[in-house]
Amino acid sequence: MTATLIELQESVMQKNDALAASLRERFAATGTTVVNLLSSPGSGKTTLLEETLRRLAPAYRVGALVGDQATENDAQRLARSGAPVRQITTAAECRLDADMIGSALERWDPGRLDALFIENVGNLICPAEYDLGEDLRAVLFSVTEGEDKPLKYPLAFNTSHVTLVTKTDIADAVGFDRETALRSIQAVNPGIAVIEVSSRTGVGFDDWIELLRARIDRKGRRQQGV
Ligand SMILES: Nc1nc2c(ncn2[C@@H]2O[C@H](COP(=O)(O)OP(=O)(O)O)[C@@H](O)[C@H]2O)c(=O)[nH]1
Ligand SMILES: [Mg+2]
Repeated sequence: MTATLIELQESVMQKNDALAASLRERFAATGTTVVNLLSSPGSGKTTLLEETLRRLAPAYRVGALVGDQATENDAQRLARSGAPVRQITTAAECRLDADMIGSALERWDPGRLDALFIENVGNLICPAEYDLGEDLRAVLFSVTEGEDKPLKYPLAFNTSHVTLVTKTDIADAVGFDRETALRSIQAVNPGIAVIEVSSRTGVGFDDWIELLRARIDRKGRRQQGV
C-alpha cells in the first residue's frame, strides 16, 4: 500500500472511532446495551436474533438494525418478532460503520431501548475493523464452516467478547470436530467466552440470554446511577 492510501485508511478509521465514541455516549445516556453480531453469511445471525428478540421482549424493550448489501429480507424476518427493526442496505460496502448507524438512528426512532442488536453484513473481514459503539461484540461460527476459520480470520474473533458456535444440532451430520474448533477459537482469543447454541432446538440459549440480561441490567442500573 502506498503512503497516501495508508493515510487515507487511517483517517477513515479515526473518523469512525470518533463517531463510534459519540454513539457510545448517546447509548450510555439512554442506558441502551448495544450488541454487534458478526459472522460469515449464513452462519445463523438472523435466526439467532429472531429467537433472542422473542425471548427478551417480554422483559425488555429490544430493537434491531440489520445490515446487508441488498434486500430488506432480514428486517422483514425480524419484524415478525414485534420488535422495532430497521434494515440498512450498504450497496458497495462490505460492513456497517458508525456513520451508517448514526444516520439510521436519525431516520428511525424506535423509542428508548434497553437493548439494540446490530446484525452486521455477513463476512468475517471488514466488519471486524469498525467499532459501532457497541458494548458487546459477538462472533458466530457455525459447525459447517470448518474448524480452522478462527485461525484464518483472527480479527473477528480477537475483537469479540463472546463466540457463539451455532447450528450444533447438525454437528454430527457434518462431522464437526468440536475440540479442534474450540482450540482454534482459544488460540486467537485466549479465555474468550464460548456458547454452543442451536436456534433449532434452543440448546445454549439459556446461557446466551443470561449473559445478555446481566449486561442489560448492569447498564440500566448504571444509567439510573444505582
Ligand atoms: N440446522 C440449523 N440451521 C440453522 C440454524 N440457525 C440458522 N439455520 C439455517 O441457516 C440458514 C442461514 O441462517 P440465517 O439466520 O439467515 O443466517 P445469516 O445469514 O447469518 O443471518 C437458514 O437456512 C437457517 O434456517 C440452527 O441452529 N440449526
Ligand atoms: Mg441475516
